[in-house]
Parts: sequence; C-alpha cells; structure tokens
Amino acid sequence: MGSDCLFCRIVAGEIPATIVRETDTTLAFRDIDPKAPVHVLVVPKEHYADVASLAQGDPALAGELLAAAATVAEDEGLLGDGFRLMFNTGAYGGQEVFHVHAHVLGGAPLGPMVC
Ligand code: IU
Repeated sequence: MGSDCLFCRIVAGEIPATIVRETDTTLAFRDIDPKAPVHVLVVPKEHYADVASLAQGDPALAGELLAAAATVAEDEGLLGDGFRLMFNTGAYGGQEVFHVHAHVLGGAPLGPMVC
C-alpha cells in the first residue's frame, strides 16, 4: 500500500508513534486517542485491509499478530485482570483505518461491549 496508508507510514517510520513492541513482521504502538488506560494497536508490517483479508491471505501472519497482541497484553500487565482484544472490520464494524489492527484494551473494567 504505502504512502496512502497511515499505518504503513507508521511502520515505515514516516509518522511518529509510541512503539511498545516490534517483531520482524509486526509493530505495536499506543493509540493516539486511547479509549482505556491501556490502548495499544498491533499491526502486521505487511498491508492487509482488514482481519478477514489477513486471515484468508496469510493465516500464519494472522497467528503472529495474535501472538504479538498477547505479548503486549502480558507486557502491559493485563493478563491478571483481563483485557479486550478486538478488530473493527469494515464499515458496519466501525473500522476507520483500513490497515488491519488489533486493539489491545485494558487497565480498568471495560464493562459489557456496547454496540
Ligand atoms: P478503527 O478500528 O479503525 O476504528 O481504529 C482506528 C484507531 O486508530 C483509533 O482508535 C484511532 O484513535 C487510532 N489512530 C491512531 O492511533 N493514530 C492516528 O494517527 C489515527 C488514528 I488518524
């Protein structure tokens, strides 16, 4: 994708972000507008528009993304009290940035999911 995609530009280091974890294939950084005390986005470095495209196109990378998200949750101290891991997908799912990203949310009770 590249220059049109915000998260590709963060991956490329063209736009600053507060990075909390990086692997060969994934990058995790703090959400610029956090919705919880801990709110980290985890992306694959390779561009896929959404989680369905990623899971269908590269299931192994989807697994690496999940593993990275779990490690972020552990590093942020969320495993004891729990956390929310979610992928907004497509227009009805409320997705705003079309480079797949897992939201890792926690650090306080989040309550039931409200739609
Ligand atoms: P969504 O699942 O596509 O709705 O989430 C996009 C997220 O990207 C949202 O939580 C924004 O606050 C976040 N974000 C960001 O971290 N940095 C940015 O420059 C922009 C959006 I624009």
